[in-house]
Amino acid sequence: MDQETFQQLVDTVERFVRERLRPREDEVAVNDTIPVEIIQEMRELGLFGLAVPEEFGGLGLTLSEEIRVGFKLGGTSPAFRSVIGTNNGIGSQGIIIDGTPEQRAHYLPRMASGELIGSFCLTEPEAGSDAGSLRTSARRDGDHFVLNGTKRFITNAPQAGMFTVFARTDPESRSASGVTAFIVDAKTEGVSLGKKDRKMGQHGAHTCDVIFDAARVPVAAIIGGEANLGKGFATAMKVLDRGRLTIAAVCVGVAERLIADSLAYAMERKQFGQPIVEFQLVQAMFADMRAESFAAQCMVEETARRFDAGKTIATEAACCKMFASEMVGRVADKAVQIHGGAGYVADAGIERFYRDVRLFRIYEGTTQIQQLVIARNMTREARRKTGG
Ligand code: COS
Repeated sequence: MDQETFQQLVDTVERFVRERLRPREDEVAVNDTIPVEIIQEMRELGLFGLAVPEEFGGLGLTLSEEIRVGFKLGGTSPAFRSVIGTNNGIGSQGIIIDGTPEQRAHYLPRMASGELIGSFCLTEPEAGSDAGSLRTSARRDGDHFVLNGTKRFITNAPQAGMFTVFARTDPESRSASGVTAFIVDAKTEGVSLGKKDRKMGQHGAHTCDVIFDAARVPVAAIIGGEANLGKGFATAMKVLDRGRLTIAAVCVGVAERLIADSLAYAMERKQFGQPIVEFQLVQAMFADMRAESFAAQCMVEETARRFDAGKTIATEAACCKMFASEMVGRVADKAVQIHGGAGYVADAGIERFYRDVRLFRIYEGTTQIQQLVIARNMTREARRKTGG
């Protein structure tokens, strides 16, 4: 996409967020539903296919471009971004990265248009951070596999038309090896949904259990075909590397929104005869917020640049996810503090963001998992260099 067209897209998204999404934040949180006309407008803007290659009907953005859109989408309730989040990220990337040409041609155009919602089924009741210990089984039966197991906290599952499901095809293995990624149509017999989870925040974005009870899928449903039997865990990790960066971008966007709202409030709100922004203790909070958000933005931009240059970003994406999600938590906390009582009651929406951003430190890998990934990769790199 040429720079002028891309800038138009960024401006359009910024305007859409300001004029269409922000006015409806409270309504979405109260009703726990994104209005259908908003979803339709997202379709028309091409937002479901930001990361889908152009040949399959998407906008084909580079990661550097996609994160810039993510900064803008972070300017409103994260629930809005969640609607398009899985189709651009964990719901489609398995197919984009490792799918066969037939799988790409079959699924991606409908995902790019928003007609088909994709969802990512990795987490289970007993397997969260230790994703490699998952128990959902896929037993071979002729030219089919039979899936049994339960997946938990699956984002967009209530709306999904297809699932990327990680299941154990090697019953002897207990770890990441022997896990295979399947594409499973939501209408497959034996696939059912649990009731919607009641969550702390991000109302309007939905998660639930997905249950597989002798669900039969053809061998052709393995992502990447039979050659990828037992290689699904690596697909999950590649998808998550990218996903973690896009979440970090949204964290920056939300932080910027909270900084702007807090600044506007602090310039208006008078105490001791002057706007509270004139007080140095309040200024210190603003300086910390600005510096931290700026640092996260720079990290995200640099990591996206490295990805677009063909480099692996597992360590950097984990650094970005860890820093940006923790950063926006601190920013949200300061935003409540600056707003005082107005930050604690629901009217200003600040307490809603405070609850919404809590999820960023948990999903697509907790902060502790990011730390583990970073430290592990550092150790491996050092061993590789020293031959140890
Ligand atoms: N890119 C490509 N391949 C990767 C990879 C990456 N970033 N990270 C790991 N792999 C591959 C490894 O190379 C290894 O393959 P081989 O056995 O062929 O060498 C395989 O995946 C297993 O890797 P590893 O041994 O590191 O797996 P572990 O079971 O020790 O788990 C962690 C690694 C903890 C990092 C992983 O389980 C994880 O990310 N957990 C969090 C899961 C998560 O984010 N859940 C959120 C739910 S999704 S919303």
